[in-house]
Amino acid sequence: MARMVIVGAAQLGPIQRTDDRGRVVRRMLELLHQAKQHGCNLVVFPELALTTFFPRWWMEDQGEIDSFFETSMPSNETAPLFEAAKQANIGFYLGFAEKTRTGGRARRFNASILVAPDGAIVGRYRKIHLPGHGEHEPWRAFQHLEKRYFEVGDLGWGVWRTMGGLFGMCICNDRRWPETYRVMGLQGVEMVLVGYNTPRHNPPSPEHDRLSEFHNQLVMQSGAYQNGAWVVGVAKCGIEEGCELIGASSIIAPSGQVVAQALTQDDELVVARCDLDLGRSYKENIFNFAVHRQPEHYRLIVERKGAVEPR
Ligand code: ING
Repeated sequence: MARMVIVGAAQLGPIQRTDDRGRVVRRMLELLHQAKQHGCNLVVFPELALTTFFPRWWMEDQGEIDSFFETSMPSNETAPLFEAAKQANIGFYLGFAEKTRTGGRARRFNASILVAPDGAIVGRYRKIHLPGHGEHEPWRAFQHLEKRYFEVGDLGWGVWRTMGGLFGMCICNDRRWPETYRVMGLQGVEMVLVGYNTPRHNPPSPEHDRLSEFHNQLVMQSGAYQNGAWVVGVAKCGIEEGCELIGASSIIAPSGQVVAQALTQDDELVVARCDLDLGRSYKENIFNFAVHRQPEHYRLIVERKGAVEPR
């Protein structure tokens, strides 16, 4: 008996600085409506889905910076999304900038939540691989200041039992690191959800720009195949404040095959029927971790941060 999940990858086109959250939520509600029409059980929204990708700017005024963060989730602006999803019995992944207080101090994370069809928040994630830089680098056409505005996530990569399967989450740059998928793979993950905001241009290595979509697919297809899991990667894309973000939102099977992919760089729902049991033949044979892995030889992966070459 196949364990089918009908997934809607809800790609968002650009969000400009002046686009308020209400306007963005209305766009998301439209995608959710389309997902309902397609019988989706799960909708995946992008990273930082409620605002423009603000780490592209150097900001010093904390009030201005904090205007891009959510201090509660659901919030007044996002409550309609939670309500509509619950009414439609659809679960969803939402990426947002989280500002919270612990131990008497403010903490800021690039976060995502996994909401079950009944409206309960069943999973939380805070981005661990923060790309870019922490100081102002005016030589760049635009900044990528995630290391300035966010703390490294403190929740690890969890896997949660919901919607009849095992679901995990990560965010954007995480998808480029094999460790991300493997930590979830070692928890039996059957579907990895990942939102992203990926500028086409990366100032330190412009020669990579033309390979952006290739690299985007390469890492998600690898992560899927090497862990026998579905990967649903969803972009916020298009020209945001003059900066092009790539689209190519993709639904990728445990075989590594791209089952469905966005065609535009705008709001676009990409739908696929995903049989969670398709990963079984990979987990039980070629990637049977318990039979084939040799962790005693992997020590360097955990103990060493940067590469150290032999003399
Ligand atoms: N964005 C990018 C990503 O990893 C980046 C960082 C930009 C990588 C440009 C390569 C080129 O997809 C985020 N938000 O992590």
